[in-house]
Amino acid sequence: MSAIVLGKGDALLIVDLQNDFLPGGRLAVPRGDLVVDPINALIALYHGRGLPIYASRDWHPEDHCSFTAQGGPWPPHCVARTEGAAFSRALRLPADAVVVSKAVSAAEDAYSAFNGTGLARSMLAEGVTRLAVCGLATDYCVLNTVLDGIAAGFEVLLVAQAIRAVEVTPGDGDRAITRMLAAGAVPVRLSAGRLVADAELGARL
Ligand code: VGL
Ligand code: ZN
Repeated sequence: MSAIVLGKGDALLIVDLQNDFLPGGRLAVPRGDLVVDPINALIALYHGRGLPIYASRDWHPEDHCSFTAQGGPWPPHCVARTEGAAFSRALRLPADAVVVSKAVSAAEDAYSAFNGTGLARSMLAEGVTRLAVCGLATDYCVLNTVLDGIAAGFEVLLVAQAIRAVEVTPGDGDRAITRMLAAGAVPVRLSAGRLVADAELGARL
């Protein structure tokens, strides 16, 4: 079991931990609430070491193209400035976390936190080289964020216990994890307040 030593260049990226993706929300991810505790532990770990924390949010206009009324695949969700778009109150986001809003214009959807946000550039400016990614949903925004992060040249640690899938089709979550690992994401898990490599994750799927 090899511990990951965190230091300069590391950052935490929390994907879309918003009320609409949690139980009771407009586009609830089944058991999405189970990621909150591990994400708070990740926040404590990174914040405690003075490492930067980024939190993306889906931030749509009322007439967003991804909503069914516009012919899109999803019920209305994460409408900017509504309670559904707010981060979960249970999330202990530090005051200096960097919030990244995405898919903010009606005509464009963006599953990836890197899509149209300038996130790669601001991370590079901060000296970030390695990201730990967690949040919702495994098969959409986490998947696309991880693939884009790797394509942008970042090393990506995937915290499997801190992600959950929508699973429009059963198996989508495991298939997304398989794709992320195949692209080079490194599976890790939290153990006794540290990150350790989770080499068996790929083999379990
Ligand atoms: C997401 C569906 C629609 C996500 C965002 O955050 O994974 N999924 N919009
Ligand atoms: Zn959305």
